[in-house]
Amino acid sequence: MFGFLKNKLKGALSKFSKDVEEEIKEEQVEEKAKEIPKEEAKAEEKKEVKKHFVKICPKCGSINTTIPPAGMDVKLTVPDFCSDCENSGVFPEVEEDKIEDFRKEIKKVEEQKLKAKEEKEIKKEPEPKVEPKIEKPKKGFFKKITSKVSEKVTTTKISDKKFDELFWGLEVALLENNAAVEVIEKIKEDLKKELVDKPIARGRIQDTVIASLKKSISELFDVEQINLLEKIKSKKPFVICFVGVNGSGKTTSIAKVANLLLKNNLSVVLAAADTFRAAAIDQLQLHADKLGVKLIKHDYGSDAAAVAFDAVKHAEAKNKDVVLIDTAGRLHSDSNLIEEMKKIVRISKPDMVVFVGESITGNDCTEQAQRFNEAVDLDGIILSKADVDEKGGAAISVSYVTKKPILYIGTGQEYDDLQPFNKEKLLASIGL
Ligand SMILES: Nc1nc2c(ncn2[C@@H]2O[C@H](COP(=O)(O)OP(=O)(O)OP(=O)(O)O)[C@@H](O)[C@H]2O)c(=O)[nH]1
Ligand SMILES: [Mg+2]
Repeated sequence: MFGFLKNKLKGALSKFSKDVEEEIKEEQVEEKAKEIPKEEAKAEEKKEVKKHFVKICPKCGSINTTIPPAGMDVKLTVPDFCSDCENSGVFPEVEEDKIEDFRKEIKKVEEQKLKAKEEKEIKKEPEPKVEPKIEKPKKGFFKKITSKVSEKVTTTKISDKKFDELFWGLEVALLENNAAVEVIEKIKEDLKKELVDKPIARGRIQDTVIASLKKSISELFDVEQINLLEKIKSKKPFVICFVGVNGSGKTTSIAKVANLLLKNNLSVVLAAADTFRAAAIDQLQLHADKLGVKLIKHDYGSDAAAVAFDAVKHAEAKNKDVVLIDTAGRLHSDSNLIEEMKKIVRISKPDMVVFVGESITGNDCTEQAQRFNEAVDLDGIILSKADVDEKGGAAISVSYVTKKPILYIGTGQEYDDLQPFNKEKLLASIGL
């Protein structure tokens, strides 16, 4: 689970920390040079192996100014302005033989940004569900990379400009793993606050970066958490309506929740309010039979809201604890089906509306949750198929973007494959 994000973060964080460390080293070398008498400094300089650097426009990738030949000081005083695309701002210094790599990186980031933007604007069908191979993530990445470099008393600072430049790699890693743009912005701001213009002890940089990132990601879940089993006891019958896009795992999640409730000695009624998709009622009937619970159903094509209403009335009459309403899968762009969903909610007056989203669909999942939230005001989220999601972008984004808690994580196709959401576990699964 989330192994790809873990690996990418590991790599990007390690590079980011090293770059910050490197940056600091450079500053300290300069400081030292000021203290050494001129002649000695020149002799020192000759001993050093100088690299060729050029300033690259981070927008168009063209070379802004060539650095003087080897052996000469590499500090530039040219203004950061690109005559090709008229971009101005922070121009990173890049080694000459790494220019092409840098340009590729620019292109990649621009494409990622464009894609994220397009995904926000274009209403598109969810991607076909391809279940990737599950790679067992290796353990203790960050333990290894945080192993202390000999700590020195010296402290130093990094500038705002330099930070933006260095954050680049981390931004790419987060984008590649489907983290929402809002989430990336938050992480960037948080890290900036921790690192920019603050004295940091040499050798403590990696620890500081990792601790800041952990705190920042942890805060993404700062919404009111719900203990479903406790909340359910507050009313009888307690009615929960499950919504989401096609095939996201609603029916399976309902069966898993029903199983959990039964284990907690709560009685359950299921409502087959997906009267739309062929075999949807039969699918739920199979679960009801297996679990030994009552299913309220009408015919295919009948009014879904009426089914939900009848299920609530049945539960009231039979003194049942919980009603779980299954609904048809729908895209937020299908206005008829969205209206139907609103009607189910209006008529059955659920105590909670739960969005079931596929973790594996990444940004789509986050975007869909947002749209459903706008339509019916969600109370919580179940993130299904986390067992086959290596990226984890939806898991770290969906709660922050909707401001609704993740209640459970679906981790397989069996009834017991439902884990209460646990922030610490999630952080551990991405190596933080
Ligand atoms: N690996 C894995 N598969 C899951 C999980 N949850 C659901 N599935 C599978 O996803 C597929 C679709 O699940 P359903 O429960 O039918 O999805 P749905 O949202 O009810 O689908 P529609 O009613 O067609 O909209 C099934 O093959 C499930 O077994 C999960 O947590 N992990
Ligand atoms: Mg279903």
